Formats: sequence, structure tokens, C-alpha cells
Amino acid sequence: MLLLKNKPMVFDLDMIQALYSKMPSRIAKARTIVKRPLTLSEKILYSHLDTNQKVENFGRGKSYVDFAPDRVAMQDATAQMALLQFMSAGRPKVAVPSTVHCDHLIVARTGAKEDLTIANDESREVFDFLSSVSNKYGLGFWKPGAGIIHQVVLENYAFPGGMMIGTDSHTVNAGGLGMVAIGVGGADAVDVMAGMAWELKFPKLIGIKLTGRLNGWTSAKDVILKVAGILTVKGGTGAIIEYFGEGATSMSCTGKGTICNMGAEVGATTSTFGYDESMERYLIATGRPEIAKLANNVREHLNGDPEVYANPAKYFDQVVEINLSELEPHLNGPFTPDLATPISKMKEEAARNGWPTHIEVGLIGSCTNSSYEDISRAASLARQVSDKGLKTKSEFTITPGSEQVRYTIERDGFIDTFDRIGAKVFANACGPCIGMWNRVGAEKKEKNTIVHSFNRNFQSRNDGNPNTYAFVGSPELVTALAIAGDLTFNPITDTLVNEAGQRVKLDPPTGDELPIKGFDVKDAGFVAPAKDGSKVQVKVSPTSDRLQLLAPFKAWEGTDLTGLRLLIKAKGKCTTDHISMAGKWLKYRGHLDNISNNLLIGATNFFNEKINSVKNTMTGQYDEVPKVQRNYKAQGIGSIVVGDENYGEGSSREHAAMEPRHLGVRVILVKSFARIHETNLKKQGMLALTFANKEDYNKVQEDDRIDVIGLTEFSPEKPLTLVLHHRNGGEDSITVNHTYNKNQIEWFKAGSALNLMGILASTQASKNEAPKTGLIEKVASVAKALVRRVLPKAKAKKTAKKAAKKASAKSPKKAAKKVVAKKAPKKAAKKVTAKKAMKKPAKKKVVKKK
Ligand code: MIC
Ligand code: SF4
Repeated sequence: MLLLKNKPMVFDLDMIQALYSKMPSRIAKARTIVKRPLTLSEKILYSHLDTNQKVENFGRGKSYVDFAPDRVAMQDATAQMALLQFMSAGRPKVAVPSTVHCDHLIVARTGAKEDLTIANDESREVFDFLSSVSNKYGLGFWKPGAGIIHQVVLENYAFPGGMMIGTDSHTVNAGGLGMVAIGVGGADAVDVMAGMAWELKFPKLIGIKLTGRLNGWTSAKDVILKVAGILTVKGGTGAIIEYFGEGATSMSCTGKGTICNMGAEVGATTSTFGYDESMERYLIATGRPEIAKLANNVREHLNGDPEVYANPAKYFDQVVEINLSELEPHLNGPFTPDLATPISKMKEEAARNGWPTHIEVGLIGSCTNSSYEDISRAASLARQVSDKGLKTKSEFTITPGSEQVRYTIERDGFIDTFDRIGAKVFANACGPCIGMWNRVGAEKKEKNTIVHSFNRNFQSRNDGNPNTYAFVGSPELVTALAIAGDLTFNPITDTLVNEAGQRVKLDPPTGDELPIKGFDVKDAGFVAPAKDGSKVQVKVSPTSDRLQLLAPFKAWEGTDLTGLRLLIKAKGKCTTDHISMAGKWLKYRGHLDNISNNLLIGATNFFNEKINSVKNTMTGQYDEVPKVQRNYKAQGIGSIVVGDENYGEGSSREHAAMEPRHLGVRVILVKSFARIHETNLKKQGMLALTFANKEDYNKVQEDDRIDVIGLTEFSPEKPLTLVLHHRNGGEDSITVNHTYNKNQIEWFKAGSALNLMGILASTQASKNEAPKTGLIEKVASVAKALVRRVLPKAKAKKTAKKAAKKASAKSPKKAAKKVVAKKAPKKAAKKVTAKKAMKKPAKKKVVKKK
């Protein structure tokens, strides 16, 4: 096999070697403690425990465990907030290898070249910010046009047995190369980049056994489309899905990536596969034979124990079996990725549901499906258009996942093939997948159908039109459907009429797993950070409408919450796209106040069934959600958001948690949460609560005044009480649950996890400081900052003054300490908890090559 030319470098070799050398003993130790054979997921998790984490037989779905991930990846839309938070953490450099990828901010308009030029111009300020922060703090930077984060990670950073986190829900894509890769909010990334342990509830394990072999029209995408149909959008919540069996080893590494990628759509914490020859081939083809060699030496540790796969029901919490030989191509949608329809049933389903059957546009590519294999198989169909005298009936677009793939497919003639069917090739970026698509006519909001090979199809996601019916399928099926222009076309059985009036049948797709001539690329788009970034300046203009430095959120006032207003009772699906829309709003991802103007504008109000129309209970008038909330905020009135099942499904964007927090919402009370969103809420100091009895959702009325009782004794596993004071004088008292552990309760008390980190860092700093000149002032200012973070304003001033006074009389060190210990509400910075919350930096946190 030919090696990749012009690769930036092989990253992380030393780190991988170090991990592999420790894996056997760590796994052996874990095996003796849990006293049974181990799954692959457990091997990876137990190999990545934080140094201060005691090895135990952790309760799946129960124990909170501290991990030390190997690396962090962030994309431009989430990295802005993550890095703004990191900057306030006061660390000189990231503690683990980390990267930033510019992929979400490029609007697909006419084609790659022009679109990229426009994006570089429109988002220059943000790209400059991200590149200078990367340069300063030691992060690798991937320029706009380099590719979509997950494809770039798979090509460069993913490795079997590794553990990473990324500020994007589809970070899970790296499971295709045998990683445990997990999507998180920016605040979690800050923890890891700051050298702290990363906490996760030890996941449950779902085993999926793949038998048989993919063939004909069926592809890896159909496996996950089928799985989504089985598990539904919340069936994977809190679980790792581990795939195994002959069907797994017989498919390509990038196919595995597709399956893992869309595991986010069933809410899974992540998905993974055991190391096999397909991964070895991929590592070699992407220029990393050294890593393949290292992995070969520890192969047995990069797979589950044989006993596990021989008797999966004994070791997994749930087992699903899928026979690939019998699997049919699927189309999932519209409006939800788990509505799975086998292609043979589409005719009747479309008719039954009134789905528009003419396909306006077929779109292939994205982080989910833009491997060389995907593109070559889709191209084999595009080639048949001229071979069989056909004419493509729908528009057709391609968004390659990386410059490496794009360059190689261009060299191998696929782009020319697509050109001949009138395709548009957009930039190597997210584009239409996340609403960065300037689709002509979308503003007319006409009912229409599109098919794409992306992963999500929530309402309005792709083009902002709520009446666009988006269906998800494999790139090859999308291509065939775009040629036919018909959603009900089944290429396995149906024929098409060509330009000469003859009936022709499409041959099943064929393609190459990897390029026969090897991958190539001229400029992969990587920029390494400065060796010493201390002098690099990061500028954020105070007048910018794209970037805004963060001010700490207020600490908890130390009392129960009373008299809260209901902002909205959201009805039905409320994903992060409904809470904080993407598309045109992506441009404000670095400016909390501006992006807060999209708060919940996509959610349906239970009481009037309208979108972005809620009652301002102060005035009795209906208005847009952000406006009503700003009005409550201006009057110092807190509010509450009520939601349905799987609230916050989808993206990792912590904006969906920070916006309500910024605008003064105090509580999010729902039937159930999606994992990342629940953690994001906790991290930002919000109360994330669930109905103990889901029926109580019906008790919440539009004009209620709501109290939250029990906060002064807020503790793990102890439910809280909500009192609903109805307008008619009636009252309902309901029990609400939460999943906060001790540490997370301290985040709530301090106002946010970041506030707590700041408090602890300042405490540490003031402890280490030797008294020098000017220290009295210094301590006074530290004290002021601390109390501002943990106490309400008025109290803060008084306390800071007192501290300053005392500081002049006593030792400054003591004064600062006292303020924290004594005045923080309800022992917010209590030493014991503080120590736990801070955790010790993970031991091997040395920045390796980026
Ligand atoms: C998505 O696919 O929804 C996104 C856009 O990539 C998000 C991240 C974001 O909102 O910036 C995700 O999946 O986490
Ligand atoms: Fe980008 Fe879409 Fe992938 Fe999200 S799912 S990273 S928006 S391509």
C-alpha cells in the first residue's frame, strides 16, 4: 500500500507508546478487581483512570469516575466559548495535546473556493482569535478549509485504545479507530486542558454483534440507521456501544467511523470497535505505520476478552444482533434520525404520512460520510448517469470531510465525474449539515424533500426552512435517489427511464476502501503552535459583536428560590437546535449576550402550540422568548423552563446552557435530559431537574409562580420540592429529582464550575504567595474577586472591605483564606470539597507534539 505523502507529521507517538506500555498492567489490575473478563470499553476506561482515582469495580450508570483523557479536540463554533473559559482559568498552556478545527463557520453558497474566501473575510476576527489563542496556549490549529474536525481527527489523531474528549457531539466518530472518544461541552474541555481530571458517570455497556457481511446497496450507514430505529434517540443515553463480530471486522475502518459517528443520534456516550486489520490498513494509508506497529504489539488489549464476545449477554447490559447479509438500505426521517424506514417500505410510508416524494436536493459528505470509500462508491453511481443515458433529476452537492480526501478524490477523477452530473462541490466543512447553506428559495418555507448522508435531520436544521423534510441515507443511496429524483425509488428493484425512453437499472455501487495510489495532499491546513507562546497577544475588541470576554455568573444566594415565573413549557422534541439554533446564529458563538437572542426560539410553547411566542406573565402579553426573558431579567425576576423527554438532545453546544443562565433562568425542569446537555447545565451553575413523576409535567400552568424548596440542604440523591402556585389560588407541590454529586453541588453554589475553579486557583495562589510589597492591595483584590464570585453583590462589597481591613492587620495569606472559608454560601469553598472538586492534575499531562 502506498503511504500518504505531504502529511504534516505523525502526532502523539510518544504519548501512544507510553499509554500502550502501561495498558497491560492496568488492564490486569482491573480484571483482578472486577473479577471477570473485560469488554474493550472497560479496558480503555480502566486504562485512563486519573492518577488519584481509586480502582474499583465501578457501578455502571452509577459511579462518578475521574478520567485522564489523552487529548482534546474543539471545532470553531464551540472552541470560542471553550477557549474564552480556558483563558479565564489562568493556565499558561494546555496540559494535554489539544487542537482547534475551523469547519463550522463556512457558508455553502456557490462552491468551495469562493465560499472559503468569503468565510475567511466574514469570520476573520474569529479565526484570528482562535489561531492566536492556539498559538499562545500550545494548541494545534487547523485552518478553514482543512476539513471537518472528526474526519481530520480520524486521519491524524485517533488511535486504538485511546481516550479523547471533544467539544462536539460527533467526537464519537473516532470510535471507528478503536477509541473511546466522547463529546462534551466546553467547560469539560477546560478541565482537561487545565490539567484536571475529567469526571464521567461510569457508562452502561450495550453490545452490538454484527454477523454476516455488507453487500450490494447496503453500507455501514445502514447499520447505524437500523440501530437508531431499534434504540431510538434516547436508547443509548449513558451507555457505550461496543460493536463486535465477523461483520465488524469485515467492514472498513471509515465505515466503522460512520457507525460510531451517528451513535450520537441514539444518545450514546460513545461507540467503539476492537482493533483489527481494517484499522491497521487505515493507519498505514493515513501515514501512521508506526502507530499500527505499536498497536499490533498490544492487539489483545485493544479488543474485548474472547469470553465477552463468546457470551455477550453475560457482560453487556443490553445486546443487539444485526445480520449484515440481510440488512436493507434505510432512509431515516423526517425531522428525527430514529424514524427508520427500509427502502422497500418507503413507497407506502411516504404515501401514508404525506411526505413529499420529489427530491429537490441530494447532499453527500459531512463528518459522517465523506471517506474515500463513500465518495468512490457514490461516484460509481454518478458514472452510470452518462453510461446509461440518464439525467440527474435533483440538485446534487458534495461536502468533502477533509482536504486530504478532497485532494485525493480530485486526483482520482471523482470530482470530474460528479461535475458531469451537475454537482456542486462545497468547501471541506460542515456547510449544509448545520444550516450554513445559502439555499436559494428556502426563505419561502415551501414543503419539500431533501436527502442527505449527514447524521441529523431536525426541523429547520439544514436550510432554516421548517417545512424541509430531510431524510438521512448512505451516500450511495442518496446519489441514486438524486439521480431518480424520487424518494420512493428503490434501486434494488426499480428501473429508471433514460433520455432515450428505455428502462434501465442502476448497478449496485462499487468502490475502493482506500485509494490504490495512496492519499495525497498539498497543504493539509495544519499550523503548529509557537514553542513559547507567552508573548503572543490575544485581542478581543470590547466593541466586537462576534466575541465577548466572559463575566463570571453570580453565585447562589444561599436560599431557596421563590416566585420564579414560567418562561416556557416546551412541548415535544426540544433539541439543542431548538434551544440555541445554529445556521446564521453560529456567528455569535463567541458572544454570549448576542447569541442569547436566540434562546429557545425553536421550541414549541405547550400552551399555544406556537414557536417563539410565550406569555410575559408580568404584562399578560405574548412575545418572543428571549425578549420575555430579558424583561424578567431587567426586573430581577428568576424563571424556569419546563421540557419534555430527552431535552437538549443533539449538539454539545454549551450555549444552550449558558444562554438561559446568562438571561436569568434558574431552573430547567424536564421529563429527561440528554447527557451532554445535563452536564453543561450543571457546569454553568444551573439547576437541572427532572420530574419524579412525569405526569407532573401536566400540573405546570402558564401563570404559575414557582418555588424551589430544599436547596439549603441540597445533597446527592435527595430530591427537591417544587411548589407551583397557580393563578386560581390553588397549589401543587411536586417532587423533582436531580443527579448532582457533591462536587457538582459546589459548582451550583459557586455559580459555575469555572467560578469554583477560579476560587480554588486563587486560594492556592494566595497560599503560595510570600508577603512582599503591595500585598495588602493584592490580597484585597483577590478577596474581592473571590467574594464577587461566590456572594451576591451587596454582601460581596462589605466582605471585601472587611477582608482588606483585616489583611492590613494580619497576614495577607490568612485573610484571603478566611474570606473563602467563612463567607462563601453554605461552605461553597469548604476545604475538603474544594480539594475534591479541584482534583489533582492528571499525572502525565505533558504537552506533546501538536
Ligand atoms: C452539530 O452537528 O449539531 C454540531 C453543530 O456539530 C454540534 C456542535 C455545535 O453546536 O457547535 C455538535 O454536534 O455538537
Ligand atoms: Fe459538522 Fe454536521 Fe458533523 Fe456537526 S454533524 S460536525 S455540523 S458535519
